[in-house]
Amino acid sequence: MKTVPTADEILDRSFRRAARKMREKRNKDRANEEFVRAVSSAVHDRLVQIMQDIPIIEDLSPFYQDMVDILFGIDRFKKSLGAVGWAAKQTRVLGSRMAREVRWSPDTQVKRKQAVARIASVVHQIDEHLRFLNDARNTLRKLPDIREEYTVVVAGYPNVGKSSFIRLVSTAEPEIAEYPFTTREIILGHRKVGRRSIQFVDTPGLLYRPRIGRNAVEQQAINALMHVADLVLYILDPSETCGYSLSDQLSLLEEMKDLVPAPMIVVVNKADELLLTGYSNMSTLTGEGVDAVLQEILTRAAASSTPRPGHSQSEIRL
Ligand SMILES: Nc1nc2c(ncn2[C@@H]2O[C@H](COP(=O)(O)OP(=O)(O)OP(=O)(O)O)[C@@H](O)[C@H]2O)c(=O)[nH]1
Ligand SMILES: [Mg+2]
Repeated sequence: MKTVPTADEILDRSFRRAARKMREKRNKDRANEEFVRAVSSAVHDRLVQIMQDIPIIEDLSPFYQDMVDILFGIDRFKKSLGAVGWAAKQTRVLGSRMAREVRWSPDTQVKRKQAVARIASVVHQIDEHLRFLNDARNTLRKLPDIREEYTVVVAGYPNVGKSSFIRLVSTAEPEIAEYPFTTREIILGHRKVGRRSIQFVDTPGLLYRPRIGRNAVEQQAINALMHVADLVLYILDPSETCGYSLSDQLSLLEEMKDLVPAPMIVVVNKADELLLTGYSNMSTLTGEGVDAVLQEILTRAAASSTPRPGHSQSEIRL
């Protein structure tokens, strides 16, 4: 997806193109009419090109479709695309009608100026949409590039040690801090296992609350859980030093078990503070127990060989 120009950038470029075309023409009799045609076709072609450069949302993988929806709203995105389409059509229709008017006008110079102003006004009307699409483009190209590898999504309440775990076992270097909601977006890490690579996804912390109440940060975690996980590692902090009760963490766990299609491993972190029987216990602070959890993940990964198709970001030509 290429940079989306502003209205003024489109107009400047189209005027320059039209002017260049005029200079090449020997016959100046119909210069004003030709200029209007040239401007309108340059604007039209540029707008069509913008539409063609923008990925078709339905062609994206579910993860990226949801990402567009979470970050901008699919309706908003489509509305702006629709506006560009409208302007392209308007410019062509107006252009040919006004070019004819210029031809038959007693004062072709004045008529030409009016025609160009009309075209400029159409393009200016969609300036806000062009700017929105460019912002969206800039955000989309920064999204993590989910690879077609066995993918482990690490989830749980805020502040339980998800990022600490990801840092220990993968190439990712997410920020770790003693306050909740440190991680605010999806972060990817990888780990070489023989000739294979396993993908680890760090997610923002989730709270147990109705789905519609979840903000864009939490929705990104849900999106990763729903669409890219081959395995979910759900981390509990029974020490409650994270600031949330174990019972709330367990309620969220039950909700995620119902919601998420991928299999799940539940582990306890901060074992240096408190152990919980019936679970694998680890401490991402001391490193104790971390290797056993990693081995469990690697065993699961080894048992599954088929990569999920269609997650590569290359397909959206960003
Ligand atoms: N005592 C103890 N503290 C830990 C352990 N693991 C992480 N912490 C601390 O817990 C806090 C949160 O760790 P993070 O790794 O940032 O937790 P997170 O789950 O990624 O947090 P969010 O991104 O905010 O959801 C930090 O202050 C860590 O130092 C552990 O095993 N024991
Ligand atoms: Mg984190």
